[in-house]
Amino acid sequence: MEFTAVAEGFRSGLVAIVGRPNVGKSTLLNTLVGEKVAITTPIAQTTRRVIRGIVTTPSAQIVFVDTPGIHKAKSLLGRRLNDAAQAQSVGVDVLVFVVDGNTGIGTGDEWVATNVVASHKGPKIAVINKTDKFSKDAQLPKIAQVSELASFDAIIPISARRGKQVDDVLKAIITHLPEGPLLYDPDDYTDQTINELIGEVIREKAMHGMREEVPHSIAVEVEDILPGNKRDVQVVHATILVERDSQKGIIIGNRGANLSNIGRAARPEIEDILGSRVYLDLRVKLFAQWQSDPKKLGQLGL
Ligand SMILES: Nc1nc2c(ncn2[C@@H]2O[C@H](COP(=O)(O)OP(=O)(O)OP(=O)(O)O)[C@@H](O)[C@H]2O)c(=O)[nH]1
Ligand SMILES: [Mg+2]
Repeated sequence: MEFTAVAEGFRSGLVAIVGRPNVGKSTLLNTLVGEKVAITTPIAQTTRRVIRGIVTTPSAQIVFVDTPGIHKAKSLLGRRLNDAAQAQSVGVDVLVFVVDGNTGIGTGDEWVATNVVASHKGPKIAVINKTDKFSKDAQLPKIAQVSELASFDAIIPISARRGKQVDDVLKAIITHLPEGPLLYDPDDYTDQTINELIGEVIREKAMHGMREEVPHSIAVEVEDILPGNKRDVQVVHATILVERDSQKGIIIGNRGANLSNIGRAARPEIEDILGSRVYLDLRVKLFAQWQSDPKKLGQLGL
């Protein structure tokens, strides 16, 4: 791969985004990158893989590493997610710690701050997210609270969803990056494969509206993407995997209504990713107890 020469003083580096589940790490990543790199849902523990999102400006290239939310793990999958998140926060150039200003700062945030953030030697930026949900007056006490958790170089209240103050986060990061070359092609915005991106879109739609353990029991495998019979149509074969037989019916829904809703919601986004029309062949299969089976987790790349 050949990169264009960069200007003198160009900066680059790795920036991990950490925090407890559901605070808006992946939403922040998407807003920073300006593309849907990571799926987001109102359900905790949505992110399961360490995902990179790349931002290239004339003066810097920032490689963001979105991580699974760190939580009290109840399954083998949960423990692996925590391990992955913690491993990814080591050795990065800048650490971004996200808290949810709407729910407030609690023991989960304190745990991440003490055990992951405080041990990071380099620059640390705290982000208090979801400012669209609380008043400006409420910001100052929250900033004071966060400043007690670790020694941050900056504490920035933002709304990741509305894109408010997200530029300030980017600016603060760039000032703390070391000088360095391009790490990725400037046109790249993620390290995920097309199949991974499509699988995640389907998982997001399948998780939608699911309750209790069901969303966490969903995994998606994209088997293949083939040219269709008609011009400009590609056929995507994908399978939604569930942990229990009873969950198959929940995903499929009454006369297949839920499964077709999932397909209907996913298709336009898959068409965007592939840049063509798409026929989505979506199936549901039992993959018994995959969350606690090391071999099955391995097969899913988790
Ligand atoms: N109101 C509001 N909601 C937000 C904001 N940012 C994220 N959210 C919502 O918060 C929920 C969780 O967002 P995610 O980005 O999936 O959170 P996450 O930290 O990546 O969660 P995990 O992957 O589970 O660790 C979603 O419903 C988002 O739409 C924000 O700025 N304002
Ligand atoms: Mg996430």
